[in-house]
Amino acid sequence: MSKIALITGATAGIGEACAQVFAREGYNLILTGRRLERLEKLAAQLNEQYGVEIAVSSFDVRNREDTISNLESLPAHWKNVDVLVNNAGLSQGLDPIQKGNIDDWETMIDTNVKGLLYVSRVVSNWMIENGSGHIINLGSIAGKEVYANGNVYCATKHAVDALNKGMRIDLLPHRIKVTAIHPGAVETEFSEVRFKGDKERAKKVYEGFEPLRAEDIAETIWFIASRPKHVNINDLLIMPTAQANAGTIYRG
Ligand code: NDP
Ligand code: 8X3
Repeated sequence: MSKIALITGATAGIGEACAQVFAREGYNLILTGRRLERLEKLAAQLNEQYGVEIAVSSFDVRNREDTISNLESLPAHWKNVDVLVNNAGLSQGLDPIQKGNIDDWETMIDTNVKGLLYVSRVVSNWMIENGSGHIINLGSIAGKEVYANGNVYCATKHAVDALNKGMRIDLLPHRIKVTAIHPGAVETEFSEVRFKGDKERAKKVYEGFEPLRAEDIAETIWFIASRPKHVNINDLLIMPTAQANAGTIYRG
């Protein structure tokens, strides 16, 4: 029987690339995100190209009731989830704390921390019932270090780092693997979202060096997910070769 991966935030960037890689490897997929049209288009392409089954479920992870009810209303056979990629997330703004937009703060905390928790609460129980599973959390270099004006985004990713460690302890008796992957700069829609559609400003983030691509992260997540049963990668930090740490990128 084919394995199942549930990927949140599959409408773009790293989540979409994960969908491509897991479909290539024969997984049936549950794909989530707010933009239903994108999910449906991706599902049709993956089904045609790889012959895998895809369920799409469109909801905003900030909405607790919608998140839980959309997941719980999936047909029973879709609840045999082998891999959960907790990927949905975003940054909004890049301002010093005293000038931060409070709505942006709420959006980041509600999405990156609370949304990830709502999904994990539901899916970890399915995994417990199934007696196995693997939760892969998208952290960030911003969850290991703090950079200028990154304040609240960095705090949410530090929270993911802590939750990743906590989940691993709690789920250990149930034989559920828990991993965090922490990328440096990956060129996706991330900066466009952070700068609220300002494409020029977003492009500048990746100028003068070769950033990671979404596919680099997806292939690494596949490596993590495909280790033997007795091996778990707890934590993985992955950077563009031109990036030493959160604040140091060599643009030459
Ligand atoms: P993208 O903006 O390209 O993709 C983000 C995905 O998250 C989209 O599919 C989006 O779907 C989904 N998403 C955002 N908000 C919500 C929401 N409220 N409800 C449901 N889904 C949501 O960014 P990336 O692919 O780069 O980001 C993916 C993850 O990787 C994030 O957690 C990010 O923090 C992390 N990361 C990114 C790095 C980078 O440099 N790009 C580096 C380190 C970590 P939709 O809008 O359709 O809802
Ligand atoms: C995204 C990468 O460096 O902008 O998490 O925080 S960074």
